[in-house]
Amino acid sequence: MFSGSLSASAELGRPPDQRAMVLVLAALVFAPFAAGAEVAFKFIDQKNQPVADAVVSLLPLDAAAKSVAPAEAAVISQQKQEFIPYVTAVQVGSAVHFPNRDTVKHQVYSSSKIKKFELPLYVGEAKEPIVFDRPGVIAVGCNIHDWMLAYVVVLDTPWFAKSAADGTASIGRAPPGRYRVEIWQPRLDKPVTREITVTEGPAAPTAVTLELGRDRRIRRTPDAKGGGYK
Ligand SMILES: [Cu+2]
Repeated sequence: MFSGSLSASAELGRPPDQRAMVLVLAALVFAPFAAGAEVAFKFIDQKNQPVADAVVSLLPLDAAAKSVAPAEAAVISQQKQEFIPYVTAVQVGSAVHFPNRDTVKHQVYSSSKIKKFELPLYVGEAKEPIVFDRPGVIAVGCNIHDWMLAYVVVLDTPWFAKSAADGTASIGRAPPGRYRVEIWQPRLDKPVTREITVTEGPAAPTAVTLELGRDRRIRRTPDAKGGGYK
């Protein structure tokens, strides 16, 4: 689709040889997105249960074309004194908005070396989104509510996905070639790596078993009505 629209505009008033060169260049730049195969994963834990919130990414090992995909903005909202979603995966350079949909104020912050920031107490929209310009995993908290925790996983690749409640993560189409696979999940001691080769044609999801540790999230304190932990 890209090469079609580009070639249409490139044809305006150019001599044939230049036009051909533009078309060849367009084909070289965009070819990786036209070819390849759907890449998907299925994550289960050591107890054979599906694993949600696993972020899987592909890094090309065969000097494949660099991404030209634009970084997309993401939203991590605060609702009922929790961050939603818990885990967000974005490409390097993406802006993340932190709207507060509660009536109580939150003070959203990160003390991560990769991206230190603080959004002073607010409700509604935060003043501005936070741009994540370096790859890595950033823990985000709230200065008022200790239990509030979210992760932003910043990736230097356009090929990534987060697993759903059923453990599946669909990356979409990737060009044929060898890739280093990196898998991150809050309950893994360290990221899990694999190597895969993407070939043309349909392929079954790659099944991966993750050895998960315990969930280290702080439990919420009992509410005023004594209703116990939430
Ligand atoms: Cu808060």
